[in-house]
Amino acid sequence: MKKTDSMNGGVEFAGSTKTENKIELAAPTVETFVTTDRKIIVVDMDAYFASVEQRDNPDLKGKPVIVCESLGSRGVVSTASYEARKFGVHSAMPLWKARQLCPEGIFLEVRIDVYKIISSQIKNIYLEYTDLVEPVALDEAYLDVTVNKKGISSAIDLAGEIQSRIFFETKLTASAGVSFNMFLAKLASGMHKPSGLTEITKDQVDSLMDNLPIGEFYGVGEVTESKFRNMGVETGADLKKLSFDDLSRLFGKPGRSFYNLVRGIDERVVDPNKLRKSIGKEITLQADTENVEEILDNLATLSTDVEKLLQVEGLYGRTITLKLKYGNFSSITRQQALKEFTDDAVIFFNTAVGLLKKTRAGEWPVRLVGIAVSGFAPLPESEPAVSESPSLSATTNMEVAQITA
Ligand code: DCP
Ligand code: MG
Repeated sequence: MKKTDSMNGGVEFAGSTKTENKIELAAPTVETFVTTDRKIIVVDMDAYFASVEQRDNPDLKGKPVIVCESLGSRGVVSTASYEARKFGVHSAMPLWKARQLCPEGIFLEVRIDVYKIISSQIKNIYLEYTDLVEPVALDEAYLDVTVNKKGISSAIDLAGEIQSRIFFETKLTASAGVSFNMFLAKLASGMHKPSGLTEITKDQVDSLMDNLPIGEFYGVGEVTESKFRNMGVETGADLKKLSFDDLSRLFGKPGRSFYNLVRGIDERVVDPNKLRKSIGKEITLQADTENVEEILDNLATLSTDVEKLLQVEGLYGRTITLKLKYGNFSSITRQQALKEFTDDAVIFFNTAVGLLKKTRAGEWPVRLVGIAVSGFAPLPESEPAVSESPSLSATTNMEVAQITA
């Protein structure tokens, strides 16, 4: 999952000097009894897209495979095999840079349809153990196995069994994290990649939290991280020194969550019906510009990128939001609801162009542009991934982001 800030309401865009994806989730709707004795598992596939490519072409095994959204001059790395990561290649890196770092890399284009089919295969494995499955990406899901269909009492055993089942059925490896809440299970899942199986127990929480870099806490994105760092808060130990009231005053609701997280408390529940709220992408320009052509150029790229992100998630949206940040750092958003649900880049682009006319672009220097799509509908019945995905078969989320001027 991508790192996101939870500081602002409505449609959010990640702030970055590079482009960054932003996926926001709607508030939980499931009421579940939260106890400190829950058994939560996070399963996260290893180098997912690249591993699928290596599986389907054995010549690629052990080689630096780099999977990209497109192989064009403005392509971006989706993921890199562990062999390619040794060269410093990682997700969201521009393709030209990946080629520079890893000239002998094998560059391939994404095959989303294949990854989607495997994801639903994997999800069916989870569902044999519990119905409380919350997918958060094509390759990652939370499972609440406190009560499970197989009556397995050890969550570690259960997670290990799931890893074996995934490997048996897909020939792909997954890492798993086990703990008593979602934040800690997620943290555990990343500790021993690839093929890791890690548990965080209650007695490990204090020292783990004390040493955790502030940017690793759930809900701390780039903006919050730099705010914390400016205050001299670098780790969980520093965070612990701040009172509930201080954190609440400084960060609002997320501040109260930070207070709890650093004490090993996370009351979020695994929600199979959680809906995506918005998906967007933004880019900070090389230099502030008053040139509308340059902005349009970027909007075209962003439209295509957002189309791909929606396709990865299998979503169609009908509310388009354009975001601009001017040279003086003030941000505005302009929004339009369409008649039809769509994942079409051309429609996103044309709508954004219309919205751009309601801004000061061309008059004032612009430093950042972004497009987000919200108001999602489920995919048509014919799509296999949908009927198997509770997150998409639930009612349409018509939540509309606030327009700020
Ligand atoms: N992905 C993408 N663009 C990104 C990040 C990820 O298209 N900026 C895609 C490609 C990944 C998949 O999502 O294979 C899963 O993302 P992860 O963050 O889980 O990364 P990987 O599974 O590739 O590697 P890891 O072993 O670190 O989980
Ligand atoms: Mg992964």
